[in-house]
Amino acid sequence: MSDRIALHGIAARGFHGVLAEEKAVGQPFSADVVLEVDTARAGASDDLSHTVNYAEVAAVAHGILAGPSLDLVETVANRIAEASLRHTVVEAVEVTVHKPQAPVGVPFDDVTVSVRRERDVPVVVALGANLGLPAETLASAVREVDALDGVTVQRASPLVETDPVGGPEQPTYLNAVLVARTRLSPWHLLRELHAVEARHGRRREVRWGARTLDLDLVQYGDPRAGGDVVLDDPELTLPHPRAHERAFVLVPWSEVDPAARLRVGADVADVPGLAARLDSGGVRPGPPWPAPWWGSAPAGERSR
Ligand code: PH2
Ligand code: MG
Ligand code: MG
Repeated sequence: MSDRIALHGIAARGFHGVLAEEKAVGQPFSADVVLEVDTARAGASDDLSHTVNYAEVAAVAHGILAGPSLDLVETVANRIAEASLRHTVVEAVEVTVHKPQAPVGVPFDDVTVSVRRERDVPVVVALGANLGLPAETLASAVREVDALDGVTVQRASPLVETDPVGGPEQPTYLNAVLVARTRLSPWHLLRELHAVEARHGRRREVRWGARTLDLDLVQYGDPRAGGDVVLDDPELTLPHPRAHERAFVLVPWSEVDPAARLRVGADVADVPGLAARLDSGGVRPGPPWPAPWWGSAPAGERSR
């Protein structure tokens, strides 16, 4: 269960309703908005920009209640929910719209419509390992990512064996890329990925040094559909700043999603094209995924 920020009884005179009388004269409406937000980051930093400003959400909800006439309370509730989800930290929202003086024809207290909407965003995660038993580690990492509350793995690429790029002398890597869908905010997802790394004994010591498990959030959202999140903050850069120049990411990503696109500066490039431009000499087919594998159903056939 995530943290919640709740606004109750946001009130306005509105003109929503099917009847001409309702559209002309108006009546009282109110809304309750319960936001599911991961507040850990803001709670630690005390920084408003790390959470959602509830005054902004209230103002937008008020604007919809008081704004252009809609026929249905359902539409009012849905618009408030969709607007609330535009804040990237909001993972889900429940909106209840009250219309206590609706022309119901019998004595009554209130009529409400409640809707719940969840964020549901495609994400790309790159996996790498070059210590311990890399194939087994990567296989269990895929299962653990899929098991996270709010994350569903849709497909994983084949394993590739790759020469180390950068860092000190170190063993050959196994790499792979997975595509998933998530309800989690980018920072929340990153924290969960770090927790999976930590469970596999990952220590953050040498930059670009050998590791039992590395999980990199490459892209959050999709430039093909509704857009990806672009972030440049100290904790998280999106898209991953080096993904576009790393064959060990682009080659397996192309295999798992041949139509993938990646934002590179001001452009959006196609991922197989980026891969083709690089020297892929250091990327070779890897071993098969070790059993027990997490599942082989193709994209779209697995749902949360
Ligand atoms: N990861 C690094 C540094 N270098 N080289 C390969 N081949 N594969 C990796 O996953 C990798 C790397 C830092 O994350
Ligand atoms: Mg990495
Ligand atoms: Mg990493």
